[in-house]
Amino acid sequence: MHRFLAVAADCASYFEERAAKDSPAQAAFAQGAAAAIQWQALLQSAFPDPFEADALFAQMNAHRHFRYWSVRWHYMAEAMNAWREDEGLLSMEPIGTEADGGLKSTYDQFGYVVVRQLFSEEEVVALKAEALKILAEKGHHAGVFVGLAASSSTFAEAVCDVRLLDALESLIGPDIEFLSDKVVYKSAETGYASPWHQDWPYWKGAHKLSVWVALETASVESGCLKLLPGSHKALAAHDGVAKEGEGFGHRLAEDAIDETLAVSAPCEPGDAVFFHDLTLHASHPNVSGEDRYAWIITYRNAAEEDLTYDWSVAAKVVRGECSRSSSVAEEH
Ligand SMILES: O=C(O)CCC(=O)C(=O)O
Repeated sequence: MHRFLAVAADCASYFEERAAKDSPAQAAFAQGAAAAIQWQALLQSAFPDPFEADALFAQMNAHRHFRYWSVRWHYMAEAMNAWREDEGLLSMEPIGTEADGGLKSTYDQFGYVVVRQLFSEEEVVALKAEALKILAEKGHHAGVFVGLAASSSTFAEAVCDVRLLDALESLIGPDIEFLSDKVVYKSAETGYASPWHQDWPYWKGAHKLSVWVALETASVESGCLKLLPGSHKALAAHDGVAKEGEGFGHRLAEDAIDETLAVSAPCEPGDAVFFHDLTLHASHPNVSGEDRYAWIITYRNAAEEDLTYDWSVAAKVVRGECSRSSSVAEEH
């Protein structure tokens, strides 16, 4: 058995071993073990010749069918990510893509869904150029800048993009309100890793959905997102402490997450990660030496009761109507 199939076989026993233990993830591991076994069969029939793991991944990434094979890819990725850490073996495509099981069911199951190429590369080049212009005008350096749509007609239009709204409609319903957006940029000098957190503690009230759009390639090395699948079902204790000037005042304690259960979400320019405000997420540090720009847009269901927010200066209903009867001012 060549190298990669050996890895898949080990992966199956790894899952089986974990599935045998009494843990909240038991069922997931059992599913993962079944997936690993199917995966071996699939690989054997599709790639009968011996090959090296790296070559396989190149082929898989180029091949939509394998790239989006199934939602069970998710369970493979968990184990593979753990292995990659230990053995430096492989890198896996992120899971929770639209094609895994449909937009809404993937989002409901994982708390996020990755949509590939929501925006084209040309559009992303134009958006990034506009973001850079705004940042230069505002004299802003690496970090977080809130209010692109409030500062620019390009972004004000982009937050109403029909592809975004169609996806949002299937996730949160026909009445959609844009709340705010921001650019998060890490440079060669400022390559911080965002800590594990849920967004909800920052705004409370009704649940909201954010869309993380890659304005350029975001790899594990350049600081892509990490997410904890299924974490949107409950609020986590945010009892971590930020150091002076670090930001992310609401964060989990440093050892609170079992990183082997987390998933990295490398993205190409224009890919978008739609995520619930209870989905635990963080990002890798940028160690690539290149800049990493991401645009994050937050929306809510315009028909749901919610608080009002003084930071949502450019808020507007972007599809459907606002049938909210009353709003309560945000507590301070
Ligand atoms: O893009 C990143 O590094 C993560 C940003 C993030 O998690 C956030 O702004 O809530």
